Amino acid sequence: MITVDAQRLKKDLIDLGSIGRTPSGGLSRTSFSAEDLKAREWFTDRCTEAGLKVETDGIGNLIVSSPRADALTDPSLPAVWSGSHIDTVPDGGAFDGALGSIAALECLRRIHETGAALNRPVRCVVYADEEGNYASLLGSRALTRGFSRAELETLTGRDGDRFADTFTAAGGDLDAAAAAKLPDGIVDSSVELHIEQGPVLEERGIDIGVVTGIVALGSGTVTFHGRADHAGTTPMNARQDAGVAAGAFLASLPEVAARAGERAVVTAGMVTFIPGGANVVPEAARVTLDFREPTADGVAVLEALLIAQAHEIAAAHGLECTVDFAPTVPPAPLDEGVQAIIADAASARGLSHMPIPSGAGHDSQNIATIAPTGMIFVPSVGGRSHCPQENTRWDDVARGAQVLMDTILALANR
Ligand code: HGY
Ligand code: MN
Ligand code: MN
Ligand code: MN
Repeated sequence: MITVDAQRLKKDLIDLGSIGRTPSGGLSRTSFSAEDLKAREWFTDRCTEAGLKVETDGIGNLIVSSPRADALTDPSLPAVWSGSHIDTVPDGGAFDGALGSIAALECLRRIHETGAALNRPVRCVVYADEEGNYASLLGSRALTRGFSRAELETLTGRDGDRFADTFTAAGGDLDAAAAAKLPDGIVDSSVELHIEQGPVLEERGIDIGVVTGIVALGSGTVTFHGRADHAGTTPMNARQDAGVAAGAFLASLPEVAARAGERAVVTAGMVTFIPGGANVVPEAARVTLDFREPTADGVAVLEALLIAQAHEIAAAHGLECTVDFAPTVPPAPLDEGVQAIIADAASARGLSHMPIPSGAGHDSQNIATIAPTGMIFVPSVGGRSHCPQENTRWDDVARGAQVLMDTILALANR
């Protein structure tokens, strides 16, 4: 058995949580932004000061290894991967992604420090752009599904910047990014520690969530096309107001989700009016959509309903609309064997645990397409996440990290 250093873990989470602070107390570390690059540099420093080796792959994922531990095993064997992400949503919290990244680092540090000889290598991984500023789960998707160079050149961020520009300015190479897809036989198994980002574990007083599966993720934009006019001289019945059509579409989203089923969710997180002047009738209105359902069929039904609704509302307002959706990230049932190892690890530590589905998307749902994968949840205070109020109690952080440590060792010594 190896024990994690809970105090060091807490200090690292606090220190990482100081990078990218916003005036409201949240965190903004959009992928490949100056704040994200600072956080990557900080993370890399923690690894190198511990004697670990950090490699950056073509899409910007950080892959961390212990030369000492690799010398005590067969480094050519498929490795046990554990990690998460350190990019955040705008004004997000200090635990989403950071917990799983730092806890995986702590586990690898402890393997390194103790000189443990394992049956296979272990890797700590920080995935790029998990929050999908450019594409949902970008880093893990590049490893498993791959992106063509042409696809990467179409990606834009929420600030309207091109991924190609921001990524290359940060030192990235598009050809390397387009070649990041992993060959077979690299990953033996994978486990990610993450906050639940919901209320269930806290409400039921359960220490550990053994994740059973992750929802399907749909995303994209709907743009309503109208006509710019003077706000003062254009009669209301002579307008082609894209903003009014977008408003009617937004108001209809709860009903569209209900038609797709009780587990369907739809979020319009951003609306952009073009040209965006208070005294200009909007010529265009672009609505971002994030839509999810636990099954591939369910999210396909939801997508079709959203597209039909957008066209119906556009027609009712005498406008056109264009729909631009990304390929859906498939749902991921997580590996039963890894789930059992997590449950056994929790029980062995005297911790309560329960099976739980994930309504949040995670890199694990991509990694699950190439290797047996599991996820460990710890409670979120008040069920809140993607906001400055996001919080998890330190004893839950420590317990989750210890269950992660025990799970990694069990996977590495199978
Ligand atoms: O949006 C999500 O579910 C994840 O936090 N990226
Ligand atoms: Mn996350
Ligand atoms: Mn998130
Ligand atoms: Mn995730």
